[in-house]
Amino acid sequence: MSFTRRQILAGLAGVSVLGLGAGGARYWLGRPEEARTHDYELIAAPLDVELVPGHRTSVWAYGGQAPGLELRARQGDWLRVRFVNRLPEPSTIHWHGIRLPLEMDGVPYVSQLPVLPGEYFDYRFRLPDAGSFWYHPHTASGEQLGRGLVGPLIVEEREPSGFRHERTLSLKSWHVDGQGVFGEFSVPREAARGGTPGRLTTVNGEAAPTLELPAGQIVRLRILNLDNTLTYRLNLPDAEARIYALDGNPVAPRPLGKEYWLGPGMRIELGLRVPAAGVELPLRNGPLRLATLKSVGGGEAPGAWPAALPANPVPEPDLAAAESLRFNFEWAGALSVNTEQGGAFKFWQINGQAWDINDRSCAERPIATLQQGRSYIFELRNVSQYQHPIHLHGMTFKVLDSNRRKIAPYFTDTYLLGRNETARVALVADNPGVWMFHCHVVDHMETGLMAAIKVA
Ligand SMILES: [Cu+2]
Repeated sequence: MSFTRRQILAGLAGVSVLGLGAGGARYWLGRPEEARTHDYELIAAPLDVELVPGHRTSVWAYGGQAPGLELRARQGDWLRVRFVNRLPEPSTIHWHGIRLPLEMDGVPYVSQLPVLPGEYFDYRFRLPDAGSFWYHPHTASGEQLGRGLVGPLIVEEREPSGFRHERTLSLKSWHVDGQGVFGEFSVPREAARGGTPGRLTTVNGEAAPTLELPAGQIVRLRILNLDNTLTYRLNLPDAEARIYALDGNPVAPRPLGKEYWLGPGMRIELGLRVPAAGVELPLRNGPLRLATLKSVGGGEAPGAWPAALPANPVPEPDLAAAESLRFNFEWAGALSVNTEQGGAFKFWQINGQAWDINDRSCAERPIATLQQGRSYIFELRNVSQYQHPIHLHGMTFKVLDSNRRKIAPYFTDTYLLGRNETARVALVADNPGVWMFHCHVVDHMETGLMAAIKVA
């Protein structure tokens, strides 16, 4: 595959002409008359933060923050991001859940060349869908995401949604010790199981924060799991909360219920009725408190429950005419013979093929080739004892059914496939290109659980 070298060498000279300050992001080109655009200059760079009180942690930040700066745009508009790499190593940005052209997808050697230190790359694409999305590198993912290169991308509806208040909650755990020093992002014995968990859990970069919410109002909570490996068992005991969207696509509003399992890369949008002033609600992961939601103020007229959010323009698969393909996600259990020479561990495979994270040619051997415009049903079979959040780039799919749980069909970009579960999802193969199809437990992806699907 050949590339035009889009990024401009010696890009930093160009940046200084734009008069950029020390880190941060800002509008950088103004707005052309003909199109509504949202323009950011987004710098990735090392940053010292205080994750553990009294200690300094050297994270990698987008826009001077970890998790990264929240990017916002409106459905149907263009998003233009000049990504400036001031990290000590190459990187890219993948826009998780956004249906965009392949050359904007941020996969190294498939979409683009890696952006080298000191270079920049201009991402530019239209946003067809409203919802809660996120961005992260697709290079050295364990370390780069682990060090903090994850950030929310919020696409607002074209028309007001009916929510007057909203909050974004980015969930991430950190692989740090009690002094805030990073340890290993992936260790083989954990990668071969559920993934290597971070030890310090945070919301918006803070451990167990208290978030103030307006009393009596219905607040839209956008909860994003930006973690490398953890599935959060989200619950809000004693709260009145309804699910409005899953992974960037609206659902018919329904009660949150006892618990929702939010795997790595997944998002959930809740409507929460904030109680009277002074009341505190715990947001929990199983029995553990993630954050305290504190009701403050009052005086504003009580809010009413907004109607369902408008559906995104995702094509409806033709199930009667669809071709079925089966994908087995399984344990490979083969330690590479050459790991001491720098070869990758391979613990996982899809249909008997393990992805080699160090082999740039893997994407030239797609696991399936789909005919552009046709509908497909994927049967996703997890024949392992660990769960896998299965993510597809480039296209949104519809979850149809599962042998383990009752499903109200919905559109998503990531499905949390439970242990020994078989689920069926369907899509229209409408986006030409070679698209990554992988588990979003980063250590699983880096030890084999990734494949390429070609649409031509
Ligand atoms: Cu997995």
